[in-house]
Amino acid sequence: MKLDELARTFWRDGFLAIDDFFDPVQVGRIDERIRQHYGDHPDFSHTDEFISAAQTEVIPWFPQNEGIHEFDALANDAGLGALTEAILGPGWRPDYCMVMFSRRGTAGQAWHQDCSPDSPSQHNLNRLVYTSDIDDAVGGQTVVVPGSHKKGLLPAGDPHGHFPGETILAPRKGTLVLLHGHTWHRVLPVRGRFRYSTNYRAVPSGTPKDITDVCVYRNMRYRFSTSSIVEHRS
Ligand SMILES: O=C(O)CCC(=O)C(=O)O
Ligand SMILES: [Fe+2]
Repeated sequence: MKLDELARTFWRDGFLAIDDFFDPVQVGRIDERIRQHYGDHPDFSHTDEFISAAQTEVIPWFPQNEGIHEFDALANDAGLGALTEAILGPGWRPDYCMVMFSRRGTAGQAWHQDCSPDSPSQHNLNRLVYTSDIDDAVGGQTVVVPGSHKKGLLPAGDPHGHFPGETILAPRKGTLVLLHGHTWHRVLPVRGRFRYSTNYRAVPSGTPKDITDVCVYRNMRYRFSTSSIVEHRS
């Protein structure tokens, strides 16, 4: 598919999943680095309050902030840059690279929007790279509601409930998923071993630096910089 067709599909659906986007050898190197970082028994870094209120069990890691350069090649991938430009337009910029790790037997991630949908033009773009297969055995599939980036605020309700039309994505090693920050999305519980994704977040021109500081869940809004619930929703 051509870049403009891919961009149109993205703007219609609020997401795009492309298998075999990245070279398996290249993502294999990142995969090893991620496993090395987390080891077998990583501890949670979020507060207990966040984990129980958000019903989201992830351990984030920002490798580039630690001066680790293995993640730079994918960040600078020409194909990824061209597709990002087709979607976000000129003047877009990379935000940060974040690995999100979930252990076996954990809840995954509850429904959320990465940022508040108050203004349709103010949002982040998740550029999710999967470095190993996510399938039925592993669990941790990513669930999206197609078109929900145009539906405004994620409705209050059951953090892990179901929405009509929800679509389950099972990305493989080398898959790229582009996901609009206003799209309603969640991650299913993790059954086998562990599950992680590497997110090279980007933003359109003119987006505030802290766009992803406050995340919208079905039961609250949460501010990461202060580790605090800023609104209870019901
Ligand atoms: O790991 C995933 O598949 C989704 C992660 C996510 O929700 C995000 O990075 O905003
Ligand atoms: Fe998200």
